Amino acid sequence: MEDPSVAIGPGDALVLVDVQNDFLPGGALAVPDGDAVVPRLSRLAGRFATLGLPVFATRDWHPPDHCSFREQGGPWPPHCIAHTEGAAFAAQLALPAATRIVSKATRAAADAYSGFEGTDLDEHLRAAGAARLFVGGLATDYCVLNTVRDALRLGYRVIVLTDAIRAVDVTPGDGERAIAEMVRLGAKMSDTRGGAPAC
Ligand code: VGL
Ligand code: ZN
Repeated sequence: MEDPSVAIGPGDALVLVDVQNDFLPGGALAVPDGDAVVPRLSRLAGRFATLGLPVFATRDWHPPDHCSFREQGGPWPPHCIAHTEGAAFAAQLALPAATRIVSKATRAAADAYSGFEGTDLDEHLRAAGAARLFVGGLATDYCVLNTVRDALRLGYRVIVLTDAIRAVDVTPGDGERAIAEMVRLGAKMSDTRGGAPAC
């Protein structure tokens, strides 16, 4: 990281949001260019692991009759059904051995866009001594936005990895509006190489 204020060190944790097959091109709820985040987050996860810093990976982990699915009156096609290939992390995502996996939206009756909602993510981040979170993954306008919003509300400092997020953009501009909202709420924007041009 070239910008010294985003140099990673003690108190930092990496939170990878929903880097799952169904959100990649070809998946059930494909996020345009979603696969671009994979090598960037893999590289950064390796740096966190090398430094002995914690890595968390959230996943959307729905039952087959989840309320967010169109058949149940929800907005989305069926996606990320627990234990299916679509719910698996991207094959090319290199997760350090100690990565803590956080499953969310696991019950049929409730959706959860935030990795903190109905999970033990906050508890485990605190136990790991995390004060500042680096957040990347999918999708900018849903689970990244809501995870960042909760993180800020819970008192974490947050750095959003601008080259390692991608938006669904159901309405054009949703991703840009989500970024503006995260900035407004106090998140800092950086890229996985700390201000250097994205690879
Ligand atoms: C997500 C839509 C539905 C996300 C999850 O991970 O951003 N988006 N479920
Ligand atoms: Zn979902």
